[in-house]
Amino acid sequence: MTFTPRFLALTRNVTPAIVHCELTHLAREPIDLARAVSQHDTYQSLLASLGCQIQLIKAEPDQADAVFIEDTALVFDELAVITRPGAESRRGETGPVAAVLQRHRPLVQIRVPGSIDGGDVLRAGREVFAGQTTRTNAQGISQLREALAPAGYRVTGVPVRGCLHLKSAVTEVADGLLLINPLWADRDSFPGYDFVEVDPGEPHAANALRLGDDLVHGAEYPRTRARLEAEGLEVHPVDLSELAKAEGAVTCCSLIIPV
Ligand code: CIR
Repeated sequence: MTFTPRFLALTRNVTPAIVHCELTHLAREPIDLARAVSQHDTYQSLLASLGCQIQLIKAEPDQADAVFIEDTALVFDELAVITRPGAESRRGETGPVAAVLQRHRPLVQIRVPGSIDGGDVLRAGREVFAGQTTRTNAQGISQLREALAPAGYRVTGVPVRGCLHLKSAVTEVADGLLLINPLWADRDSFPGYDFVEVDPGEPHAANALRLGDDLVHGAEYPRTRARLEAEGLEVHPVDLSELAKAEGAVTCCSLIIPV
């Protein structure tokens, strides 16, 4: 039987340097490298089982945060945007990703003084929400608006507080339905959408990776999972608890290209 993928998922390996990762909101805790690698392997296997062809782009050993590949690019049907990550230490991560993406999409590059992390960009149909954070600045958002206007996307800046990225606070779990932590982003920023709120005891649970009708979601958040399942959604839990110590979650470990 031949396997016809629904998506190409670009990933990067966990490097030993992850113990020196960027941290903004969390205190540094020891990361068990072997466990982080094994959790990342399980994540990739789950994506493969949900119809992704995995393409691993080898990271340099000294790149601490390369596994969080989502931050390096934004993939749309018509083009891909290579970001300029907000953290100086992460700027070298984009080149190898651009080299692969150029085979799939025309590329646009975010330029100095703009900065954007992919984790700040939430796409819902033709609406694109860009988090205003320490990583994504006004120049980055206006360059993104300019790049996407010809393809008919509307880009709106969204205030975010208390977390690293917009997609730490809100992700799309079905057409017109957003999973949100209302303490970190305001429902009013998303007029016309319906919402599932995270369980108040699980503030980090708003990050879900949507692959068609399937949702990949952190196994650490059973009460929020129950809320998603109550909406009739198909949730596939995966434990990324070691990468969570580096402020990573399910969306940030892949770049999804519909094929
Ligand atoms: C960073 O601070 O850049 C990394 N330690 C974590 C990045 C997580 N990325 C994401 O959620 N998109």
